[in-house]
Amino acid sequence: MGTALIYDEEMTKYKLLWVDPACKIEVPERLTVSHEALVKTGLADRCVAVPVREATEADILLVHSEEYLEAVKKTPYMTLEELKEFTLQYGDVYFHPNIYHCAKLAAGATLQLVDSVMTGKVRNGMALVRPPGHHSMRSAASGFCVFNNVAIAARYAKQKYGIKRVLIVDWDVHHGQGVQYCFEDDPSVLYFSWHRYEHQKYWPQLRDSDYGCVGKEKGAGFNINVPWNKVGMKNSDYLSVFCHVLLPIAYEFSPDLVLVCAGFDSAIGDPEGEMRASPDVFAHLTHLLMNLAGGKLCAVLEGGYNLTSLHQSVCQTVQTLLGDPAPRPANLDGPCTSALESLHCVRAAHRQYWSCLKHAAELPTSDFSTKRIKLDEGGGEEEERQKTGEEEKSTEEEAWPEPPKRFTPPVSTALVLPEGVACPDGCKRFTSSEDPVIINKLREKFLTDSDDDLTTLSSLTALVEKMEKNEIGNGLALVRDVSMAMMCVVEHAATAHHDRVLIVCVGDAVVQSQGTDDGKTLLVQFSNKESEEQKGKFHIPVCLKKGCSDVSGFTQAVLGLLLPLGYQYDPSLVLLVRTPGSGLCDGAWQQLTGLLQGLAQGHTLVLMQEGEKACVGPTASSLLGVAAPSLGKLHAPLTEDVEALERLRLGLQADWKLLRTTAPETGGEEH
Ligand code: X5A
Ligand code: ZN
Repeated sequence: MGTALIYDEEMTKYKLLWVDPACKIEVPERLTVSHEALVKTGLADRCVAVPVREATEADILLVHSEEYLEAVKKTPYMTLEELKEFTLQYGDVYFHPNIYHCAKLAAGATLQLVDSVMTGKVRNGMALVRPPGHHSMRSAASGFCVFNNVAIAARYAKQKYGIKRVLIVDWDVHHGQGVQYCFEDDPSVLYFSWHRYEHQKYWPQLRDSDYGCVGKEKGAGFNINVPWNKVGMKNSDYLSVFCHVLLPIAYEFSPDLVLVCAGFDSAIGDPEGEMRASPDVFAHLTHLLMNLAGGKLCAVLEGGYNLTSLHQSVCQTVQTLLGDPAPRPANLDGPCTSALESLHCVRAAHRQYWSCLKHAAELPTSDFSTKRIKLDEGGGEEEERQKTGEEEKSTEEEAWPEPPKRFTPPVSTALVLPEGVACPDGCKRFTSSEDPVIINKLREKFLTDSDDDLTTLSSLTALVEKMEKNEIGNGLALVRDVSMAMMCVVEHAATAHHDRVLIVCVGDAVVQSQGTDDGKTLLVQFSNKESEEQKGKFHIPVCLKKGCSDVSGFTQAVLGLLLPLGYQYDPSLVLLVRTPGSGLCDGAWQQLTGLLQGLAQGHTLVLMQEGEKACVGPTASSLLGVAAPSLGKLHAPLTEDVEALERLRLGLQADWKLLRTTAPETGGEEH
């Protein structure tokens, strides 16, 4: 199951023919540079090349009016003067004699991608297209967009494949108002967009882009707007919105297909967005969406105007779609105050529609408008000074380091299994040459005489070393005693240059907690044990009423607690431990295994007790990068669980800023 790449040079064959400062950034090189980077890095070769086609009139009419289509159809025959005149009725867009042809190809390329994914020809893919689509409306071009590629694709997929729910994630820095208007009253299409807003001062300057626009009638709750009221948003801001808004809602919604309006003007260096997220954040955004809809994900290019930042971001996205481990997320220092304000407002606006937000700690919903006014008017000198500062900064070319090279380890998944247990396809059975010195050390340390135990432990230590050297991606071991194996791995990891180990325990494994507050390990343990006191910054028991058997509560804990903790901790190794009787179903376990691989460059070591043989297959498949099966629409989590999680998050927020969902009451610092 591969990754489709859809591109055709023809879409570079139109450009701005007159002077228009608003449109001069939308150049053919956006596409050539992106495609060349994919070729040069060898990524294009690893993809399945799928040809473009022209969208038919019927395809276009799924979203646009006949009058509009007829009008655009005439543009190839217009003189320069007529084109200019035609352009004037719309905002920030230009026409060219060849743009109608390209717009049909852009929409058609998107539909080819949807077909490839829906028929199972590939698992996922990306379409590199021009013109972009998300601003165009039923009867209007806008913001460089002519036909709404992704909106057409959503309607097409529903019609042709009979799917029930489509999620559209719009990570472009502009609001895709065209997509919003198209699906406003439609609960079968969930539209999420974050966008530069600056209290409605930024293009397209619509009230409709604010967090209060949640959808209409039956579609209420199915439109999610996250307005950025300041420029300079960073990786932390983006990831916290994913963890605390998009992912919980997306998992509850349970889409059959994910479409991404993949604009990269939200990355650092972009002259439009003026944000500061690094290109490798798109590896994580992509990865976090890849376990939804059984992995059926179609990314479609929208904006992106800094050619360097654009091609780097495109490569990060495609490489992640191909299944390569994501780079370690660097310096996630927590969201800024302005981002937290937005996050808070969005969660409050949506809590009545989504049970994952319903029981959240009381959110004051009364005075958002006052807040807005206060921010608009009351910033005073300080706000002014900051603004000028930002403007000065933005005229300078901001430099950023090239994303670190990502590489695929020669062995993706290694398994340490007792003799009678078969090794699943695609994995490598791992045994270490038994060094008697090491065996003796282990014998003394763990006071065991069982040869089987000692062989297993020595294999585990060798495996940990090979992961550190990037010779092996991830691994799984079936062991007699998970607690012993866990201790052995943790001790050895420290000597094998692993700086930090995230230990995730599912079930009631006996966990030794001594020496866990030096920061070298972070332990998160899910169980149904009587609520214990939190044991410090680095030992976090998560107590769920029914243990891990309630999928909704468990998912909520993973998305809203474990992921932000993991991202901020930034381990070099993830140790995932599962004990028998945890009550966790295979599907949720696979989701957990899949999601955790965004951390530690994918270096996850799974430990399971011998009796859990039946789970080896599903676990190995997740470790190999196969998307976890969809969990289906999630019901409301138990009130007790939500409250417990909320309390836990509140208690941990001071130490772990990525857990915050609301701005500090007074005097928060900005960055
Ligand atoms: C697709 C896209 C941006 C339009 C900006 C107009 N459009 N000022 O990024
Ligand atoms: Zn954009």
